Amino acid sequence: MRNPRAFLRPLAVGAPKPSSDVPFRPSRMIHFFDPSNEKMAAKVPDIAKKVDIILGNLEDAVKTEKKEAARQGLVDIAKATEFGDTQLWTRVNSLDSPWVLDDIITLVTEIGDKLDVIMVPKVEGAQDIHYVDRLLAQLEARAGLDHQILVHAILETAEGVANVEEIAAASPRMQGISLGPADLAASRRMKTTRVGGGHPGYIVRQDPTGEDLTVGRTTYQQDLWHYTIARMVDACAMNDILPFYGPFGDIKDVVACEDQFRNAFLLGCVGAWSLHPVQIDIAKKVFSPSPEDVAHAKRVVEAMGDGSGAVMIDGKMEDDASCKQCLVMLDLARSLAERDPDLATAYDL
Ligand code: 1VU
Ligand code: MG
Repeated sequence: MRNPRAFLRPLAVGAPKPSSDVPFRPSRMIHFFDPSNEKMAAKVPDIAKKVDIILGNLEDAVKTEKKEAARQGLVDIAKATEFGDTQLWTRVNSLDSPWVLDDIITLVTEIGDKLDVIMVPKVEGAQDIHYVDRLLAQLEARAGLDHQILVHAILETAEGVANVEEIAAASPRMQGISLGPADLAASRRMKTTRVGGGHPGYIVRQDPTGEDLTVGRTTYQQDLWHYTIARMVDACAMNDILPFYGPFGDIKDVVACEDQFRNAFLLGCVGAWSLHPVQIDIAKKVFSPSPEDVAHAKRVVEAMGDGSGAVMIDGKMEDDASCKQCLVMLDLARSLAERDPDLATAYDL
């Protein structure tokens, strides 16, 4: 464990100084593409204009024989594309894989000036973040970068969940954490075969109403991910970094995707992954507060003056605590409105 005074010192001579804050940038969707897939890659310049974050994926979902092509494809796309305000991220291969060292060395050296965040899969504890932290500092120094590349961890092993608080606090380079429900389900030996979302077998059933145990008992599907998302959100919030829901694999089920994203939004996540173009607008809708909620938040904040005391609005008590929630909503709305003129009009801020 580093002493608190050393925490903000560069980990290599000549590396950029770590920042004490993660600046909040709109992050409603992390859009994944496979840089070795020519059709997808061709769409990147247009998609980059519509999304908050575009991510060149090098890990799972990229075929083994395409790993080098994906890495080089990302270098080529990043050099050729002007991303404007859109963040460019990559997901490198896992730290125990034969590709990750070349992934990190190549990407930082070739396109480090354009990369905002490196997503690290299957993070198990602070030791994984410390390894990446030092390696990035060495490479940033060698490449002469003037900004730090931040690190995002995927929470997708039982060990990672058990250590999520230390992962979130491991380095000033930590930008956020995503829930990776598919690998996590395998690691926990859950008996599911899906990529995120619910399961019809995970239910509670009403008590029996008579002798026949099979009659008149409504069942309610439960949320498999509530515990993990809530724990991840707390770990992120206590360290001022950003929590995200990860993938929703049933691309056709746009309704359940919206539900899963909204659960994550309500619990505190700032965004989710989009795996297919159809999921981009779902994330944009869900992770942008509704104009009605923003209007209500404005009314409460205005009525509360300095934020202390209690007032009645539409028959409901509002006080310091509800005012703080409204300020969270307004902060988010303002930062999204700066990026999105349609939202600026809808929010009237
Ligand atoms: O119309 P065209 O043929 O020119 O293009 C297709 C397709 O290439 C394109 N497209 C995409 N473009 C950019 N980004 C994407 N993510 C993307 N996905 C598809 O859109 C056109 C229509 O596509 P489609 O509906 O015919 O869909 P496909 O069958 O081609 O592809 C579906 C999958 C799901 C395979 C594809 O979207 C994909 O590979 N997405 C990314 C998956 C990924 O990154 N997985 C890793 C993260 S999830 C994880 O790690 C945990 C499991
Ligand atoms: Mg995974």
